[in-house]
Amino acid sequence: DECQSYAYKKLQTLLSDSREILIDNDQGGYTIPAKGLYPYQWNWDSALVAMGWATLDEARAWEEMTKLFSAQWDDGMVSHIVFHKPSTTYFPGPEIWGSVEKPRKSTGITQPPVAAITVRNLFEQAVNKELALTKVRELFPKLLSWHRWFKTARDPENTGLVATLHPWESGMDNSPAWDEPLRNVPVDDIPPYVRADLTHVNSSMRPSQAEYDRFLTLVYRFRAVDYDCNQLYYLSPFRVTDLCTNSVLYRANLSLRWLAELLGELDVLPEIDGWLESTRAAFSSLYDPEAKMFKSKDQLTGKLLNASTSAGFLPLFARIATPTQAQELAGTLERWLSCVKYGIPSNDPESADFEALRYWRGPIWAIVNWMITDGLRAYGFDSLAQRVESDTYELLGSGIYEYYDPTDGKPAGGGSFSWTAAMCLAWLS
Ligand code: 2M8
Repeated sequence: DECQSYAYKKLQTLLSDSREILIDNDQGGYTIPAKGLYPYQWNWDSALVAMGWATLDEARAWEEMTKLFSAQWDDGMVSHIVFHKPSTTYFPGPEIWGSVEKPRKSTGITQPPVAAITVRNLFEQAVNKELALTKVRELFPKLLSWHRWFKTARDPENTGLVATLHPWESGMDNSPAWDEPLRNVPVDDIPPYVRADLTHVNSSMRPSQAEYDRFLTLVYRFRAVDYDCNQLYYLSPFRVTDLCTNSVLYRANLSLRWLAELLGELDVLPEIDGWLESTRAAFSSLYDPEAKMFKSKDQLTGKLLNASTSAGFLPLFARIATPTQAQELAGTLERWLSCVKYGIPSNDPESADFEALRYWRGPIWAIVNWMITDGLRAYGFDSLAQRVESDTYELLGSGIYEYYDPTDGKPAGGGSFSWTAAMCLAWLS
């Protein structure tokens, strides 16, 4: 009994801490990922955070999405960051994406398109179905135009898989998967700059200077053509098939199809079905049967990228892995988990470039754990899902942080972190 009431109290504390974080990071209709470190609205953060908001305030959850899409570009793109209000604590800000004279309201690149998944999820969970239906009607055409943008701007050759043109677009900025393609990105003679991230967290936890020089080079090259989506695909010296983006987009297209049926928008079904079909046909080309793992690909060299990262498990979240692939992925995941105290590390713990604390090269991210767990359950790997869920629960118990060290569970990166709090509310409760 004492044990039970202790567990109950622990959960209540976690939930109330998580609610407080969302409320505290609320800027009026949108939520910043973390104070100081990330002071604007981030795309996939917001989509995940909305699921957390839904547990305490449905109207507020919908508002998060409305606010994100308020900055949608005419060509359909939804930016990776929206600069609603000025801030001096982040670099690069609006005056780098635009200019000092004409700062941009949002960035010229995107992020993994979680939004349609969120909109379906919010509708299904909604108590207020009337509001939910109004919101779905408002958001559906915007989602559709974003997904069409992915198809035309990022898969102009109709391969079934979309291109990612900047490591920031992948959401896993310094993933070891990008080491090879980044080596082929020259560093231009860019204006000198001062990183703001290093004033918030230790440099040993962040991407390297060499990576930042290339991140900025890409931004300046894209800016030079005013982010014209018809040119970027052809001129970017970084062009990869990212497993995270493609898995999330496939799952998001399933959600979009579901929403189209809900609204009776039957005319668009053949178009969405076409996307789903061509992606299904192409996806197995990303599977490495020897490593028993999905791999991202360098589109400019045509080579599968060697790194095994947690993104390799996301085809489970997408429901696009075949049953045999899923079985083998589960085996790979078991091997990973046997090497670390807590799962799921963002990088293969047995690989030479594994770094327990450096951002997307080793640490655990609660949002990735959620996506992979959702996939594991869909394929019937319940006990593995259970293990990841209880690991995540234990980790969050030591603080709601940006990420965690898989070797000892220590929280790291930014504190009072919104999407981690949202996962606590929407998933672990
Ligand atoms: C991280 O990325 C930003 C750039 O977008 C950064 O490091 O400055 C990534 O973890 C990304 O996935 C995330 O959306 C963002 C905010 O949490 O931070």
